[in-house]
Amino acid sequence: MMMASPLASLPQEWQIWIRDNLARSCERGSMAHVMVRDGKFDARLAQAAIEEARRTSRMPAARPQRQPMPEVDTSSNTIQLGEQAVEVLFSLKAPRIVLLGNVLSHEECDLLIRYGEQRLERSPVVADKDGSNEVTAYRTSRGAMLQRGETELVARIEARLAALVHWPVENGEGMQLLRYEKGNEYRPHFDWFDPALPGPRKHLERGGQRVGTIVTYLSDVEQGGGTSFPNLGLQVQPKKGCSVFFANTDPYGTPDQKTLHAGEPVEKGVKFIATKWLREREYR
Ligand SMILES: O=C(O)CCC(=O)C(=O)O
Repeated sequence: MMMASPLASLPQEWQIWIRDNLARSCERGSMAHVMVRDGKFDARLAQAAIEEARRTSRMPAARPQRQPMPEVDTSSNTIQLGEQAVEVLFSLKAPRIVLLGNVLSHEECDLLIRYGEQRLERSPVVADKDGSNEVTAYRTSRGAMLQRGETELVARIEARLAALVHWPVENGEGMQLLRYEKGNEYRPHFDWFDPALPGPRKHLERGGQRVGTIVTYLSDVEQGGGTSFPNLGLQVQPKKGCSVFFANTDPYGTPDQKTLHAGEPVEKGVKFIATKWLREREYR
């Protein structure tokens, strides 16, 4: 028996995918084929959901709903988190970007580097075609993926970041420790997954969209290595213990093109950062 709303029974990213493809006049049979192949949906459910989306797309669009988002309280210049007095240094409303000082102590930065440094491997990106890890010339850092809560130090930092952005620890991916040497960079990219591409779409199935990012600087860099936002003309210089937080979508869940960002080439010194990606839902 088919359920009341086949469309509503699908994960949100697939609902968006169906509506986007119908809007682009894609052929319904091919759409159902992709849903069965990539989403492992039952063929009848896929066809019914596409048909429902086609029917309802002629109705006036439902008003988009505001969604809960990670957010930093920037109403004063200090956020007290246990013993840590985090400084609010700069904030932008849209896209939401907040620069914070003293998020980690210098000792915590050094300990995290020492802990993860042995595990560094060339950093990958998500392949558009199938979602696998791919090494490319546009990301040349080396990194280590730390499991959530794998040591007391990691758990303590994760709990502090979660409190800072009012977002559950369970919604965070494990931190990535990254090391950039001279010439290493991460060219302009988005952290959100594009639901129109088969590879990134696969990653949406586990925890939903990457709604926010926290980049924490674990070292001072002598020259270069800033985090830049080319569409905003904004550049953040690495400073040990500071973090830059940014929301990757607007409050309605739409990926924000203005969040294009890059790790600029290091010119002198070594840059260490810890990147934390925040998911829409619990991430396992
Ligand atoms: O290296 C940086 O400053 C930015 C890192 C980054 O963009 C990322 O990890 O997604």
